[in-house]
Amino acid sequence: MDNLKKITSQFSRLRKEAVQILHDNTWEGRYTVPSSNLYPYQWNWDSGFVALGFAHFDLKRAFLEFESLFEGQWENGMLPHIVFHSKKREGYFPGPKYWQSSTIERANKKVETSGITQPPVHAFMLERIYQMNPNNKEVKDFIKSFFPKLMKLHKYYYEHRDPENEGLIYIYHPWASGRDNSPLWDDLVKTIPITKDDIPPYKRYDNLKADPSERPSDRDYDIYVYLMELGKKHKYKGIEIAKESPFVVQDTLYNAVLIKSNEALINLGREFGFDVMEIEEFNALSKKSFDEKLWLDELGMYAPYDLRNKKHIKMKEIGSFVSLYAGIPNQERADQLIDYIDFLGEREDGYRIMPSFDPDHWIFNPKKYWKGPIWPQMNWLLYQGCKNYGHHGTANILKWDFLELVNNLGFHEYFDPRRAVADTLEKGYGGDRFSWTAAVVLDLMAD
Ligand code: 2M8
Repeated sequence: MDNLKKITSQFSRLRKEAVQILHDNTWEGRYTVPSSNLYPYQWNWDSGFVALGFAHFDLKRAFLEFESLFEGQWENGMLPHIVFHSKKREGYFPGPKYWQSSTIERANKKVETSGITQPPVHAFMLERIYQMNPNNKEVKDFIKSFFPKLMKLHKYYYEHRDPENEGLIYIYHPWASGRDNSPLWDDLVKTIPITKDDIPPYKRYDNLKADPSERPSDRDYDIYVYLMELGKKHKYKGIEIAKESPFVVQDTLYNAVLIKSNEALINLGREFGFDVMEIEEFNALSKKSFDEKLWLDELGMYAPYDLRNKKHIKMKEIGSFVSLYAGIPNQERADQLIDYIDFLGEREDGYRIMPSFDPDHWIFNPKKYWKGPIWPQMNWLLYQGCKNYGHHGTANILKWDFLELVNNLGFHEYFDPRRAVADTLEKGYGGDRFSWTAAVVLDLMAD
């Protein structure tokens, strides 16, 4: 009984704090920044999670989050990874002055944006909000009005990012993957031969706002800038960039998210009377190619494909597991993937599931950004995936361990996956009072 009381009071404290964070990170009453100190604009996939978080207590704000984000959508459907609504933080790098979207003809003219995109989580978030409110007229009306924007985004991928018509879209910047300095990109990044003359002078902003030991290296940043320069040179035209860029990758997480969102679009479209034939065709091809091309028996999981060097990036990394949420693997492959998650959680050296990168690899770093820590939104995606294949035990560990981390260490951007170490820490890593951490807490607690 005492335990129950304790949990109930912790839950209500967490819920209150999560709601407060989403409120505080809402700027100009319309959009949410990931973390007011570190990321002072609206970010693409963060806002998808944020909308879900808001849907638990304020549907209107949830819709506004989608709408404000899509204010940045380009004429060709591309949804930029940052929408620069606010002029508040001029010091941010790379800010609107750097990207210069206003010089691009097909870019959005109302608001400045970046020139790359991020994993399209929005359609499946909207479907989830509908599932939470199946009889709500406001939700239904919103879906009807918003559907065409989502469709335009999905068509953009197949028209501009899939030159071989394989159904697997490519990215040309590590930032687009959402997993900026993942070890997946290290080899590619290492071999890009740049000198200081190839990039303009710039000043990092992130390192002033968060502990540099938890952030990407300077060399990583130079490459990010170099690849942005390439984007600018080609006016952010995917096909042109792909011809020249050393970084052209068919990513696991990205394509799995796209497939899951395609499915959500198909379901919503059928229900609300939209034509979904084309997206059904795209999606069937994507699912098949993902399962055939990206699966590697030797890894026992999926791996991204480097189109420039025509080879897989053979590493055990968290993006592979998003395939579970997208329903891509058959039961046998899914069981194999989930066995690996269980294996990490049951080891003697005590990892919480799930580190973002293989703890047995020499590059693994439990403190450094995408090189090992646990990420809130990833745990949410994995939790859904495990449930999808009937692995409720693993799903519950993902959920409860994560809630415990936030309860003990605060609403941070990422967390140390080593149990023994996390137990001695007072806080998580990276930014604090983080929006998608709050959103994921709200959704997991409600489930
Ligand atoms: C991180 O990425 C930004 C660049 O987009 C950065 O490092 O400055 C990533 O974790 C990304 O997935 C996330 O959307 C963004 C904002 O939370 O931060």
